[in-house]
Amino acid sequence: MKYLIFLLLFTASLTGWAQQSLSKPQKGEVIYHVCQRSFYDSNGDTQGDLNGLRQKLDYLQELGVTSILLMPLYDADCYHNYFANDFEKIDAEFGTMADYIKLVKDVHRRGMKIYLDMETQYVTSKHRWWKEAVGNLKSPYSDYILFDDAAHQQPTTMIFNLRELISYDGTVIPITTVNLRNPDVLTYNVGLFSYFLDPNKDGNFDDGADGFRLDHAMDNLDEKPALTNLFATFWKPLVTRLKQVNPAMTIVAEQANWNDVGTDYFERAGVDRMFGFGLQRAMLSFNKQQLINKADSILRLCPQGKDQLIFLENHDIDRFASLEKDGRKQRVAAALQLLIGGIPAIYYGQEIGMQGRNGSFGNTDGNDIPRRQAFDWYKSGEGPGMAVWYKNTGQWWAQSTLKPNDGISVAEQLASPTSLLSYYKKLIALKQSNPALATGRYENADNTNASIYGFYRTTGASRVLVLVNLSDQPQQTTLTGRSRPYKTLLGPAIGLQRARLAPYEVGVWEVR
Ligand SMILES: [Ca+2]
Ligand SMILES: [Ca+2]
Ligand SMILES: [Ca+2]
Ligand SMILES: [Ca+2]
Repeated sequence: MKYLIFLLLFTASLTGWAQQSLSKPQKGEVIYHVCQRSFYDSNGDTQGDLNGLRQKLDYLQELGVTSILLMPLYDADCYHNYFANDFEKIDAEFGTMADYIKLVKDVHRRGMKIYLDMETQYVTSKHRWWKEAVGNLKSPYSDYILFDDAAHQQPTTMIFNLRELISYDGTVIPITTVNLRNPDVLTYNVGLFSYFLDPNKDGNFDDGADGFRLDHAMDNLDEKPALTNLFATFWKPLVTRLKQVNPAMTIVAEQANWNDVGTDYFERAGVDRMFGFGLQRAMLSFNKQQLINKADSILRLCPQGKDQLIFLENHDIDRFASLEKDGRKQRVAAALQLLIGGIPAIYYGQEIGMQGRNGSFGNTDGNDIPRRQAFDWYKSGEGPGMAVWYKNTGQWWAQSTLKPNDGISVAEQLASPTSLLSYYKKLIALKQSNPALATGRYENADNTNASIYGFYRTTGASRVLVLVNLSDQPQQTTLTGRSRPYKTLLGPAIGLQRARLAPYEVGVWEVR
């Protein structure tokens, strides 16, 4: 049951400019992964929404991120929206389709991108397919979902062989699995995803998402005998058809086992990006060898033309600031995530050190609310836009780590040059100002100290060295390569081959 928790877990004159900004960002991409329900509420109903997110695009641009990854938008009863009542509707609490299009166009006018999170493998009992197919063998949707019996009275189980989800508010939500082997279901998905790429179908993508995240993607979905070989029969055809709609769109798949480096997904499912789960654990381990090994397998061996999303936190993982109170270690993790390579994805609130760990509050998806709390905008924890949709609904509120006057809020950190938020801004600005840090390839930097992890980032003539002291003691080291640092970008000055770093210090230098 515990595992339920993490699963529930552009006018013609502008054409050229917009198409360029939509196809490939000039700088390194930095994604902001946001639980929009918890980000900013525009209309006072405590539910974060699309207009609220649009009102806070200035905040995101000042932070320096270039892209936004949402959680599912479609109509659902559960707060995280992973199980849809209707894939074609925007959840009313988030706003309208017009609000969505307005957000997307504003994002694109700013030269940013936006990605949608999709999980079309499951539907709820309120979905048309369920309502029309159960007990009706003549329904056109008879084979759109899977049944346990020949009379189609019993829709089959979903993930973890569960039949329902118990919502944080006590609502019981019956859920079943979609028959992804039905060619009509593939056709439906092609239409659905294509709609979100270009809603008005005019071939201009200023109104469309720049790509998708595929939640819980599997070749053999949940080991169901009816749902084998899905990379070849469902995901690859879907990705191929979507590339025909917009060749610049990208697909990131969430590997279902949270471990795989994604080779199979790249090769057989044709996806563009995977998540660097192994590197996430390594970056938080402060273990040099683990960092070398995982950076090697996840970054250096990533196939040409493919990418890895590099993250520390997401909606299914405990906040690092809850596991590690030492602000120096939070800064080391941030520097590794933003400078090591791949495409960093910052989970909203991470940049201000928001806290939150999985709860044990019984069989309910409320257990995940601590990792998806209202974004902390104000010193007092209260004010316009605070998306406290879960206020007074259970222990996730009663035991909330969202607190006033604790230094964890945008208001408290914005004005302070030494805040975590300011450090994130500095790192992103550094990354964006330097071609090697923005998009350069990764290479381990050998050095003699077991507590100092280092790497080079290189593109063309631009080459940068990053050294990180993983320990709470001062350390010095000798670089064993021939590269010589000459200009300090961050941290201490450095000798030609020798470096000294204070406890948990990060140094960044141009090298030749
Ligand atoms: Ca609202
Ligand atoms: Ca809803
Ligand atoms: Ca369009
Ligand atoms: Ca606070």
